[in-house]
Amino acid sequence: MQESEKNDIQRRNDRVKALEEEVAFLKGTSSSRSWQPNTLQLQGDGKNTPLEIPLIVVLWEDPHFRGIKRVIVRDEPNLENGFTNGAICYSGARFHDTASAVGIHPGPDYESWKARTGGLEPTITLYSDLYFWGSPLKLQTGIYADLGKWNFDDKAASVKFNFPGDTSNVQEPDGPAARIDPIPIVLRLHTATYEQVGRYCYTRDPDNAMWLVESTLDLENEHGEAFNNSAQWVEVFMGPSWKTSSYVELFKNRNYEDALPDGPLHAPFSADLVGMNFQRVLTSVRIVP
Ligand SMILES: [Ca+2]
Repeated sequence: MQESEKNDIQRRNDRVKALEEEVAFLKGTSSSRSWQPNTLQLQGDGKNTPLEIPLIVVLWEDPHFRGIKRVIVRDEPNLENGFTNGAICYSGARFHDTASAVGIHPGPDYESWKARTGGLEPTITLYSDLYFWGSPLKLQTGIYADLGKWNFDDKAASVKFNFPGDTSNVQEPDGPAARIDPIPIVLRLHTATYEQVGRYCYTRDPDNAMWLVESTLDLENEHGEAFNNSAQWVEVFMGPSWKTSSYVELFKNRNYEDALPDGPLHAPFSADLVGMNFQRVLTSVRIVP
C-alpha cells in the first residue's frame, strides 16, 4: 500500500472518530470532547449583546485570493458538508479541502480585544481534519497567498480561534490584511429550514451554513452555487458596529433586485424564509449601517 493511501485511510478513520465524539457530546451520552469552543474568549451572542469580532478569517478557493470564499468569525468545526446523525441535523460550511489562500483581517474589535487580553496578538489555527483534529497550521493577522508554501493547499477541514497569547509556531504572513470595519450586522445563512436545524433533517438535504459580515451583490459569484438560491433560514445578529437604525435587506436577484416582500430586517432576528415564502431564492444581501 502506498504511503499516501495509508494517510488517506488514517484521515478517514480520524474523521469518523471525531464525528462520533462530537455527536456523543451533543447528545449528552458523553460528557467530554477533545476540544473547547470559543477559546478566543469572544464575547456577545449577537442577540442580547453585539458579537465581538476581533478577527475575520476569509478562506479562498484558489491561491492569491481568487475563486469563491468562506467568511469565518467563530470556531468552525466542520468545513465539510452538513450531515445528519440520528435524525439530528449538524451544520457544515461546505468548503472542505478547498482553501488555498487565507486572509485574516482585523475587525472592529481588534484593538479592544487586544486591550482586554493584555495586548496579546490573536491567532487562529487551520486543522486538516474535522473538529480540530489532524495537522495544525497556526496563522495570525495578515494575508497568506498560497497555503502550498506550508503543504496545506486544499487541506483545511476546521478552523479554530486560539487562546490569547497562543503564538507558538505561528507562521509569518505575506503582508498585512485590510481591516473589515464597520460591521453593523452579521448574518448566518442556513440551507436547512428553521424547523430542521439542530433537530431533524433529511440525510440527503443536510444543513450548510455560512457567515456574512458584508453586503454581497451576488452570492453565487462570491460564495459559490451552494449558497445561491438555497438559504431557508437566516440568523440576523447584532454586529460590533450595530446601531438601532441598522438593517439588512434580502433580495431574490443579484445587484439588490427583487427585495423580500416582508421588507428590511433588524437585528436581532430569526428569519424563517419558509414562513416568509422566500426560501431558496436569496442571491444578494445589502447591510445598511
Ligand atoms: Ca483550492
